[in-house]
Amino acid sequence: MSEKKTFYITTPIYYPSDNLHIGHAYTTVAADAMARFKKLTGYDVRFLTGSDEHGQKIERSARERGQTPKEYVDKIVAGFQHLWRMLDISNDDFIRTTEDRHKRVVQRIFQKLYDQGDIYKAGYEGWYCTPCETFWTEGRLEEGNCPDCGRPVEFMEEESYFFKMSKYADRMLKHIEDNPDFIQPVSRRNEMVSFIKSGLEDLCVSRTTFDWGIPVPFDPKHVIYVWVDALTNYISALGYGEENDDLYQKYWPADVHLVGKDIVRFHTIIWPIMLMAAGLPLPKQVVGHGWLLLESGKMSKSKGNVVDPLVLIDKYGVDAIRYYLLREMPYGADAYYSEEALVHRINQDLANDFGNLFNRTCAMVNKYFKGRLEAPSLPEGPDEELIELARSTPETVEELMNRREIANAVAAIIRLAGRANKYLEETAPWALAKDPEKQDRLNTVLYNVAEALRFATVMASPFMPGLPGRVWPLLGIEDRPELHTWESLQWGKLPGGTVLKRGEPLFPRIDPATLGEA
Ligand code: ME8
Repeated sequence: MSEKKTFYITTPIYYPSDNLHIGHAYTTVAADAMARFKKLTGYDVRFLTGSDEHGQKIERSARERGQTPKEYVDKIVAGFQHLWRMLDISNDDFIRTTEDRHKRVVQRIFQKLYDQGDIYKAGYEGWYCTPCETFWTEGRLEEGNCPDCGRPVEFMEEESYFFKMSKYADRMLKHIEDNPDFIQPVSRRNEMVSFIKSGLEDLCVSRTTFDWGIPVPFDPKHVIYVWVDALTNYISALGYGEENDDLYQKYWPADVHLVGKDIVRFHTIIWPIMLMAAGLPLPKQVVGHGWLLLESGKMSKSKGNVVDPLVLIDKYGVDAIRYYLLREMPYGADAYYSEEALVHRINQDLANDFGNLFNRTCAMVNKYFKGRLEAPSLPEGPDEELIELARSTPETVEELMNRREIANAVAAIIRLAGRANKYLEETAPWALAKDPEKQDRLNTVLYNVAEALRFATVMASPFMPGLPGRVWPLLGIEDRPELHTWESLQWGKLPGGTVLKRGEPLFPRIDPATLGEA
């Protein structure tokens, strides 16, 4: 018996310095859609998310609120986990960097790199951006500020351990050039290639001026640099180096690290060089997606323009929010969030194209045939075009998903619903209904639309996981799991004799006038 192919996908582990906003939700929903899609198409999937709990930023946030770092992060991390449940996130594990299982692996790797001479002690004199937890040399600053976030940096002078990144720069560059899929999209790859070519310095990997971190095993007055700590989560969660390392053996290397473009550098330079030095396989791919922006700029607490995903879920439903996020973020570019755009998307794609088609079809089958659909007769007229599109869409969607073009994959599914709407206009079942000679044709037309809807629902399930549970009972196939699978997407599987039910609108239209009413 052949084993299923594995697929390991991760999100960044977010900082519990504050509650998460819709930008973080995008990354996790996108990773969830990819994980669910791979599962649907037959892979043995592992999906990891978690929280990055150490470092100076967290320590300061806790102190400002008069709490210990642990008290502080425990509360916020519980909020992360609640949010992921509300967003129907199907993660298999949630790693916290304060867990012992994580600390052990970080210390083990640090020790190994030290023992083999890749970590050495020296004095550090340079700049540090605390919000980004990043060291910068004078030359990389932009007008004296952090080149990533533009905020002021702090001067640091302390005894530190350094990791010999420079030693691996050529090998890293070669790996990126030899593996065109390693960094996606291409624009991100080009940025990283020029970053390495401009010279990689050794990386400062320990701090002594605060202690909220994992101690350096052989010199515990130092704590390990938070990024070295955090990046290791991708293998600590698999039990790397532990007595039972089955998960590591099975799932590493990761297929996809999905991250925002702000942290591509950490994932495509520091992390792979750590792995290279430790003699471990590199992740197969790092995908750096764009920003979800607001008209008023980037979301930030200080600007008071943070969009809370929980409020939106409550107002519009989780499937609609997931759909909007996934449909709106173009591959490799940024997207603007607005509630108007969200309502427009829900109304246009979900209420009109999908929901209305679905509800109309169920209503007509009930009106004309008491709900019962028979097997179709031979195709005629516009049938072929609809059937052809339904037949080819699964392959299109799979190709787009393999290229990580989620928004395009989602659009391809809605295109099928749109085509089915047009087909209804072309075939005009309400006119056929008036002609007793045309009852067979009427049945065939409605069957074709119902079958196209079954296709669309199966394909949409990774993106809107709540959808099948609402569609299958109305299509009368909730007890037929074999018709819910990817393999079942062969035209004509919907059996004759299926009984459709009328139901509440799948996606009620939202009156744009209600916008802003929380
Ligand atoms: O960087 N649009 O955590 P973080 C899209 N702990 N994505 C956004 C976004 C926006 N406006 N804002 C945030 C860290 N993100 C580290 C990660 S991983 C080993 C350690 C998403 O809480 C995006 O994925 O600052 C970005 O990379 C991530 O949140 C940063 O989360």
